[in-house]
Amino acid sequence: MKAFIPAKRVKVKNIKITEGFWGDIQNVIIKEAIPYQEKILKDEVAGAEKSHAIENFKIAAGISNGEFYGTVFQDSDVSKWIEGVAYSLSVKSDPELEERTDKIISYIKAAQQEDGYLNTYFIIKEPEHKWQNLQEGHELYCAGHLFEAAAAYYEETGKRELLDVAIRLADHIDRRFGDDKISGIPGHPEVEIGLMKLYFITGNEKYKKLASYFVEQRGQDPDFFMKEKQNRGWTLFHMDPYDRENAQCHKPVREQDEAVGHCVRAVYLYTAMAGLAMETEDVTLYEACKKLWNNIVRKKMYITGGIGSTARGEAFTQAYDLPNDTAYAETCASVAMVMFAKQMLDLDPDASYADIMERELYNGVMGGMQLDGKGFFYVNPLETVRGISGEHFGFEHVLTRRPKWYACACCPPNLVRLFMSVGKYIWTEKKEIIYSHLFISQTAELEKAKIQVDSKLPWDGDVTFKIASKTEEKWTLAVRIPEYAEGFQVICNGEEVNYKSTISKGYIYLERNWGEDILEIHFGLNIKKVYANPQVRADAGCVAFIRGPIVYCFEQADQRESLHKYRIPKDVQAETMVCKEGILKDLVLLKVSGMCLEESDDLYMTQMPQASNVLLTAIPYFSWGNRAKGDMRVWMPEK
Ligand code: FUB
Ligand code: ZN
Repeated sequence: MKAFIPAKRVKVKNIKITEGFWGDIQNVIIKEAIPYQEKILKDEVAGAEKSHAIENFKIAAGISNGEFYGTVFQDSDVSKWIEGVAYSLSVKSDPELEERTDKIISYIKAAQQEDGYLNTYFIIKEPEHKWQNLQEGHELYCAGHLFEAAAAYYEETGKRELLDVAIRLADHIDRRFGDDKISGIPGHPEVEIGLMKLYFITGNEKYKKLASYFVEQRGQDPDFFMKEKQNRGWTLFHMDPYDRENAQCHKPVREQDEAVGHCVRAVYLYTAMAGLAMETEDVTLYEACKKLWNNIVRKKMYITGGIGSTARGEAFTQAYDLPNDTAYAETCASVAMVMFAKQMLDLDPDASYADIMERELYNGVMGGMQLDGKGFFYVNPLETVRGISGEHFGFEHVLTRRPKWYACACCPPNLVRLFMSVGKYIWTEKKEIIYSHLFISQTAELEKAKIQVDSKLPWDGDVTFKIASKTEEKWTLAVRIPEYAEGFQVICNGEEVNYKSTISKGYIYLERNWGEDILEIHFGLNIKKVYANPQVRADAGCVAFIRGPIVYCFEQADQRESLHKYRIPKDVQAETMVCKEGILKDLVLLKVSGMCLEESDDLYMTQMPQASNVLLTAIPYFSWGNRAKGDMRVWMPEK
């Protein structure tokens, strides 16, 4: 018997999202973010941080003259953008965009060296240093993103030029690294995820084997990066090779049970581990993933899904250390959590993974993009303070406006590729069961059925599934009951279904001879107060508000006084209000009863300041930072 029932791979092109909340998001990305990022990558946006990423490929190919510019992983920005384009083309055909992308791919191909090597930094700047600095060099990281882009571009457009580049590069890496070859692990995991995608597309087992090698090798020699540094005697940006935890190489991966170090590196690694656990039916690898997942979501994750409590090393810190105003919560780390959650769901359909996946999508990741698609946060704080955030020592990383671009621009194209492929995260299809994880309006061509979903999420809990079965056999539709749902009601072809006895791990299991059927789901989305575990000192005495998957925050633009002067009464009254105008139009806001503490001339007093009643407005966290500058807070002191 198999340890895990295999999940069928969901192709983005088989899930058509054209309307509803996510249709609107994808429209913004297709119409604004993708063309905008293309201009950025071509250095055509005035006043934005220079990218030069496409020019680097042209220089490496000998098509242009000039110097390399950017981070050592500048190439990965282009790959992530191409991956986003690939998915966008399957949503909306755009021959001109496709032609321009093909042109960019031709530069990438031209930059590839005879032996398959491809990395513009080392080709242009330090050819004598190839493969000598795996800790900092990001050659494997860039390769991983190229593999992901190539797999997506091939799958969505049928074109294999980039795939052939990827295969040559993967073969080059495979000739070099592995058991009985040169030992090595990437400083930044990612190649493992990319190799698995190449494996799925080509069916070539050697890519899976190589992915497995990189995962298993990590931590076998905790001093690997230290020895590597001693051997080469030069550095790119002074990473500490003694900080084994930052690179998750302190122990073999199966022995790791606490999420440590650089968050994006960590969660890319865990995603690869979970993917391999499924493919190789490796229960111990899965058990390690489960421990790491639980450690993150129970001890190290912000309410928004953000992870990373310190800018130093862009890393996790200790359990319950979740400062709001110096949070790191990198957008890429939330992207990684979505990927990790889906791998865990495929292994073990448990709604608690989907709850977090959804929370990340609507909050941790979505907050990373300006509503117009032309500005991006790297760091996603839960509190900003006028005059301090982005300015004072220790707060420099906490920006209050989304910049046009970054010198280190990993997040913006990562968000784009994730949101354009969100269809992949909605379903898991296993043997005779179709799992519905996310309620997103779309039409899905799955193996057993075509299912059209109309959903009012995230604002209302009304979802309709129009099912057209492709088989006469019985199969099961397993629908997630979200953790926040109030009064979950299921109606099939007009008749209420008593599903109670079918619930398992947060899913209702509806087994029948599906034909042409209509299934309606209704649930309430109440406004909920949330309190943090008392160990979280940053949230002591505070309350936050959620409604459905949306985390709310308070922003200066709606309030007269600095936000830290407000208190939320214990018997708070809160109601919803649809925003009628301005940039937040159509979003569901909250009107919340509050109190404002009165000013005093004294610095300290022996009596509590007087308080007057006020009506506060809370907005979806993802929409903060789109209006006038000022304070922002997710957690408010309760009185
Ligand atoms: O190192 C590549 C990317 O840049 C990481 O994932 C981000 O955290 C940033 O450091
Ligand atoms: Zn990033």
